Amino acid sequence: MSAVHPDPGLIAIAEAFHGSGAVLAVEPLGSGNVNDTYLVRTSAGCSVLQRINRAVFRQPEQVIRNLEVLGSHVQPKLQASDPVHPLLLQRRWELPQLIGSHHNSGDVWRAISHVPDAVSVDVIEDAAQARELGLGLGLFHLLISDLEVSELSDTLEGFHITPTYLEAYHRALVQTAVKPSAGTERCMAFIRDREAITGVLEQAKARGEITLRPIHGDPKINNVLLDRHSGEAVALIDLDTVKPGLVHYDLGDCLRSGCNPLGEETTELEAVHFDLELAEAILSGYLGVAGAMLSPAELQLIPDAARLISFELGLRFFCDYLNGNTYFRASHPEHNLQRALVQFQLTASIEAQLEPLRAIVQRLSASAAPLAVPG
Ligand code: GN1
Ligand code: MG
Repeated sequence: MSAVHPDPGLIAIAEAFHGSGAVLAVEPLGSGNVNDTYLVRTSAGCSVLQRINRAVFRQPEQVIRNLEVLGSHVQPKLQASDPVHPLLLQRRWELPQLIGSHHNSGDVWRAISHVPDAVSVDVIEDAAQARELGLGLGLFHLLISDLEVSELSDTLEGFHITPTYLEAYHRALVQTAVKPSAGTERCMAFIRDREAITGVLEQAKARGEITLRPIHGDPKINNVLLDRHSGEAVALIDLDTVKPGLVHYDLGDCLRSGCNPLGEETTELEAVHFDLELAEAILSGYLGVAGAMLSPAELQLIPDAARLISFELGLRFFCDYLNGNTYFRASHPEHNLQRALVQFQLTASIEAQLEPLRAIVQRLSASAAPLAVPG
C-alpha cells in the first residue's frame, strides 16, 4: 500500500500540519474499517494523518481530547526511572502523540506521530508473535490502570455493550432490504441460539463483580505495532476508543483476532478456528505483565469475553450488512455478511474449547509470577 497518493487535496491537508511545501507524499496506511488513514512523508520524517469518521465518532473533539489526556498520563511514565514494569527499561515502548487537529469542509483531520521501524500484521504468524500481542496489551493496561475513568469521555456510546447491538440487530431485521439467503439464515439461527449469552459481561458489571477501567477498545492484532527487527510489541495504535470500559472487551478482542490463524477477512469459512496454543501465548504474555492487576472475578470471565466479543463482532458485521453496509468499509455488497460468518464460525470454535480455555486461564493466573525479564 505504498503508491504515492495522487490527491492534491490530501497534500494540502497534510500541509496544514506541516507547513506549506513541507509534504513530500501522502500514502494510504493500514487496513482500518472506520477512519481514513494516511502516512505523510516530510523531509523531517513521517507522521500519520487521519480523517475521523464522523458518522461513527459524532463528537470528534472528544476523541482528540482523550488522546491529549492519555498522552499527559502515559508520557511521563515512559520517561520515569522506576517504570510501572521493569520491561519498560529493556524495550522501547511508544505512545502515538497528537500533533494537531484541523477542520476542513465538514471533515475533522488529525495528525499524530508515527512509530518508526515498526510493522503490523493482519493475520497471526506464530505463538511468539501472539505472546507479544498479549504482552503489549498488558503493558498498555498497566500504563493506564491509574488513569481515572472520569477523565476520559465516552467517545462511542454503547461500544461493546453487546445487548445494545442485539437490539440494533432486531431493528435492522424489521427494516432490511436484504433478500434472505443461506448466509442470512445461518447468521439468524446462530444469533437466535445465543441471545441468552449477550448479557454475560454487562450483568457481571451491574452486579458490581467487575468494574469500569480505562481501556483501549480496539486492540485487535493489527493495532499492536511490532518492532521491525526484534518482533517485540512497541506500541498500541488506533486510540480513538480509549475510554471507560471493561478489560474484557480488550482481552476478548485481542484473543478473537490473535487466535484466528486465517484472519478475519478469510473466505475459507469452514476452516476458521480458534487456536488454543495461540490463546495460551497471548494470555501468558498478558497475565505475566498485568495479571496481578485483575481480580479473581475479572480473571474468571476472560474465556467468556473471548466468546462474547467474537460473537458481538459477528453480530455487528451482520447488522451492518442488513443495514446496507453503512458502518464498516466494505469492498463488495456481501463483504460484511462474509465477515459475520467468519466471526460466528470462530465463536463456535471458542465454544467447543471453552473448558480447556478456562483451564489455561486458571493455570496461568495461579502462577501469575512476574514475567521473567532478561538480565
Ligand atoms: C473497526 O476501523 P478498525 O478496523 O480499526 C471497529 C472495531 C472492529 C474492527 C473489526 C470504532 O476497527 O470495533 O473490531 O473494525 N472499530 C470501531 O475489524 O467500530
Ligand atoms: Mg479502530
